[in-house]
Amino acid sequence: MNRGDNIFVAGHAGLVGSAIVRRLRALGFDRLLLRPRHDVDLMNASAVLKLFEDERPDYVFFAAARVGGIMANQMYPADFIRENLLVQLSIIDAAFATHVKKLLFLGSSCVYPRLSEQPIREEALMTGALEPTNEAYAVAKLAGIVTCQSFNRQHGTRYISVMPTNLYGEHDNFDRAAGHVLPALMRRFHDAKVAGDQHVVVWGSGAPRREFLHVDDLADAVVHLMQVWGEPDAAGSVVGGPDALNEIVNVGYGDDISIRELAAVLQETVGYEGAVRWDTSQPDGTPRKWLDSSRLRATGWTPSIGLREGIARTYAWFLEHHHSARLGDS
Ligand code: GFB
Repeated sequence: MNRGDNIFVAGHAGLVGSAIVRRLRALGFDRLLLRPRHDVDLMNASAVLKLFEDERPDYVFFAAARVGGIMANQMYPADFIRENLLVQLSIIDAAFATHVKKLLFLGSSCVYPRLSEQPIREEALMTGALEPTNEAYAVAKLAGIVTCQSFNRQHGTRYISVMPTNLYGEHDNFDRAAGHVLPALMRRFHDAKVAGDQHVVVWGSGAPRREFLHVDDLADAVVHLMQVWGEPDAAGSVVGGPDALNEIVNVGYGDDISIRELAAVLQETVGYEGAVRWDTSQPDGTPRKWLDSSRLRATGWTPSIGLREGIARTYAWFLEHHHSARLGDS
């Protein structure tokens, strides 16, 4: 990837896409193709093809997706599968038609079987049943991975797939109900503190464990992988092995934490002094989702933002952007 290359960041306004844009700009890549949703609907295949034909991107970071926390996944499974499948085929078809040099597709750690051995290695893919609370989303992401691999096999394209663990950071969705646990609870503790509420309700048993990676670390890893994965290293051997383009890559933090411990860190960061009540009628989801990121580590990459530091940064951002952040009212 050279500085003058035309780089399309699909989903540039979201949590992941906006972090990739910040990272690319910091590295001096400034020919970025960014299109707001009202300008190009990524589910519309002909609009996407026209965009690619007009703009001829060289590289594509595929961070556009319909995402949400456990509740949103359960309430809108049809939207999650349909919208993700449509966007995936539109972008991959257009990339193929216009000879994009390399595309990086972002999957998710929920593509792995619900009861995978921990930490989860890439080899666990498609070896068991999925977590029911996000099956529709996971099947769409699995289809995205296999679409990339199939184009590579049949057409010799260079479409790689990366599986991030649970992410958080600036520009997240702070909706109380639809968001992922970290931003949703941050918001609920904050609102409760401001309102002087006696208690905050947290879902499930608190026992599930999750691995959280700050989105700036994810962006750093993703830009690194676009540049090295499947490419020859200084000694001439292909990074990731001879079939690297068809090997998915986990991007994790390295450590996980229980939801109970996470709630305590969030409560402390926000400075909420009331009580926490556990609503065990809400689902726990997957018991544990901790990625083995040794493939990525072998390429020389490590995360740099600790969880407490990342949460403090995210809360500072939330306070500053309180009015413009995505704050649903559900
Ligand atoms: O972040 P979350 O929705 O994602 O939930 P998943 C993680 C855990 O936090 C679950 C608990 O055990 C929830 O029951 N939890 C406690 C809460 N309080 C809350 C709350 O206020 N909001 C939320 N959201 N959770 C998602 C998938 O699963 O992970 C997506 O549904 C995606 O498809 C994403 O893959 C990364 O890790 O359970």
